[in-house]
Amino acid sequence: MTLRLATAGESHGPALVAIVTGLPAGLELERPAIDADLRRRQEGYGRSPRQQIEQDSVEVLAGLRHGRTLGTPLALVVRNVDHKNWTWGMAPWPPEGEPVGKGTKPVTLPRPGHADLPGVLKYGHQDVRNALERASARHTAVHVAAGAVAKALLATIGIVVRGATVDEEALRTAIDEARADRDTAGGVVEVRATGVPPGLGSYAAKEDRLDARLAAALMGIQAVKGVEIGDGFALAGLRGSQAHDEIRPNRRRETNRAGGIEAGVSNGEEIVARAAMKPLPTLMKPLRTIDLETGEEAAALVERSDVAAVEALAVVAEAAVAWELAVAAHEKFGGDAIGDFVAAHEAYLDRIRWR
Ligand code: EPS
Repeated sequence: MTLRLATAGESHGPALVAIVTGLPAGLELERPAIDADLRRRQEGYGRSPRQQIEQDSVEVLAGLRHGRTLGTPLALVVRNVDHKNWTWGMAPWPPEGEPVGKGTKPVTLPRPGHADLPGVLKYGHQDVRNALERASARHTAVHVAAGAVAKALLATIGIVVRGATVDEEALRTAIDEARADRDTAGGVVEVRATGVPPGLGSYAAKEDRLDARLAAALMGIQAVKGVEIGDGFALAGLRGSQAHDEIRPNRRRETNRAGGIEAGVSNGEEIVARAAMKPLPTLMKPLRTIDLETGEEAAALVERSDVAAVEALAVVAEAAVAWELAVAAHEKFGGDAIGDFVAAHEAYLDRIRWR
């Protein structure tokens, strides 16, 4: 069974939801571990006051009994505490009574760089809020919860995934400066995965390539505009004699310019992937746009937002890479019960040991 993830939820709606299918039965999950990742995602430098409102914590509605997966669909929920301020504005059914709270007036001033304009054009919305609510990076919370489940699966075969910002000090200075100018900042994060066996992914078809899958997963995160694996763009400027990782006795490599992936297949070295985040598009000194009602020039929507979410991206990117590695590992080792998955991994390591 393929490991699959589906999510739903709007930023100021009642909750975010994830359904994970295909997990082996008997996998032990720990609520504190999932909640710790949710907290890490919220703590990043430069986040909006929204993070003081939310206290993200996972609820499990199905698929788990006494801390172990049942092999049935796992349903995860992360509530939006801020929804209490939007009960009229984000009511699923036509609301009764006078408009009250937030989200009661249609948004008609699309922000350049957000989902606002392409979203209303594509779906035929009148109110930009109908596009921005789902496009919001708020829903990365439930991806982080699913990523924590993926990390638990990976841990059973010794794979550890960790994301971090690149150059933390310079990033924090850039965020402070952007905040002082009432502007926003972007940055770069790096995810490293250790313990990945050779042989995840395949060169047999482009969609099977592990690097293609990681790139899609990272590019699928809000505000990510660039991805590289290993030395990525820098490799383009090198000679072949400098760009590859020589194979030494006992399969040892002295360099890892490939970032642990050759021809779309993991090679046993550490997986290294980077993602570049653009500066966030909700600006306190707004850019020029048009009013969708009148077609006239206007200033874009100004509303509460983060100055930067790069530290949050490190956690979200970690979850995204963990999820893709879990899918690839489960594809290779299979198993309806967690013991089958672990045993298949062991048997495979035995097979390749002689080389
Ligand atoms: C976001 C805008 C802000 C962020 C939000 C993502 O939301 P709000 O307008 O409610 O302050 O805080 O991120 C989160 C709420 C979160 O938990 O990550 C956006 O437009 O993408």
